[in-house]
Amino acid sequence: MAARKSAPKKTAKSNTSKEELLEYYREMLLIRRFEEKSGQLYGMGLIGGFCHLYIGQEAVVVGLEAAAKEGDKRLTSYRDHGHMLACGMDPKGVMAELTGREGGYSRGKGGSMHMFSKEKHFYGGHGIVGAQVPIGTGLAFADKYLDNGGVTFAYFGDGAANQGQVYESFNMASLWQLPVIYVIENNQYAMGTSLQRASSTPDIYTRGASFGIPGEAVDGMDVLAVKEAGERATEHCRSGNGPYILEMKTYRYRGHSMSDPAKYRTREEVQKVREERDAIEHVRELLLQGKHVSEDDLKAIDKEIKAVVNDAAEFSKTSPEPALEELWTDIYA
Ligand SMILES: Cc1ncc(C[n+]2csc(CCOP(=O)(O)OP(=O)(O)O)c2C)c(N)n1
Ligand SMILES: [Mg+2]
Repeated sequence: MAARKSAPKKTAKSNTSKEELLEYYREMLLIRRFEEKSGQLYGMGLIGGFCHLYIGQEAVVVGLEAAAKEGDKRLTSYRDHGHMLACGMDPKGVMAELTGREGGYSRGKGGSMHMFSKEKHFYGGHGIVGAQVPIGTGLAFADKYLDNGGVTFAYFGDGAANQGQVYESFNMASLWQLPVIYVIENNQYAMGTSLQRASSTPDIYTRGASFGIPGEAVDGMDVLAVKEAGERATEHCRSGNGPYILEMKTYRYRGHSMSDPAKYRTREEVQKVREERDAIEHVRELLLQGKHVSEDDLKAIDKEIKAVVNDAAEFSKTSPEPALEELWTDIYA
């Protein structure tokens, strides 16, 4: 099967209900406010180590979670807070992990890049570029073996897409027809290196063609387009047709991590995307244009989300640091 040739799609919005739009609005806003708060806590010295924010890319996880079913699995790179929130993990537990506290998902011993939730089928948080791709392929192998109808969403970046282990995974997934969706979050940069400078082919969605894996490019700033593409992909996987590739055309507004001099792109470039393509602004406009809500309704939602994030921040400051004995637990030897 050849890769499907397609330009990013814009969706027909008329059939989307008010409830659905509001749900996406809330979820994307939660991620954005959570990440802004994380940036603040980092600046205050309350979060140490590495911290990679997801601001700008919110529509990708929110749209795909809308296409997922209970029991589906997901895993991603170090840019992982948005994925955790979108699959329903508790903002308090995520933020307390960022600050290294006992109330965190890894009891304060993992930090930003190392959190998991068996309950929500979230398998990390991976700091090694591309490492999650074979692991996700293995999760899909388990689903196929158990014949449980589950699908795995394996997220990775445009930079990771040039890694060897990605193609070993593609080969096995296609050979064994594994139910895995490879979600390439193409935010156009790998640290300070643009896709244009690092990639022999800009259309990453075609990368599965030689393995017989279909792929499509999606406007990753349009949550409705993402959800529709996610439905095509999950349908493909659940029908026993093997893997699928979704290249999400997206953009990160912040630096690669909290320590990024940002010399590789102009402020104007970032500003232009914010003004013309912002995913949250897009849904906000749909809600207002459709007269589903008033400005005041949206303000009330903003307030509600802010309160959730402030509670999480408060918890992440007041939860105690892990006890000394914890040094000797969870050790693999
Ligand atoms: C194997 C490996 N090589 C290099 C690094 C350093 N590194 C961390 S993130 C990154 C860029 C990855 O970019 P991309 O896959 O586009 O993801 P994004 O950060 O844009 O989400 C690099 C080179 C690493 N963590 N692991
Ligand atoms: Mg990238």
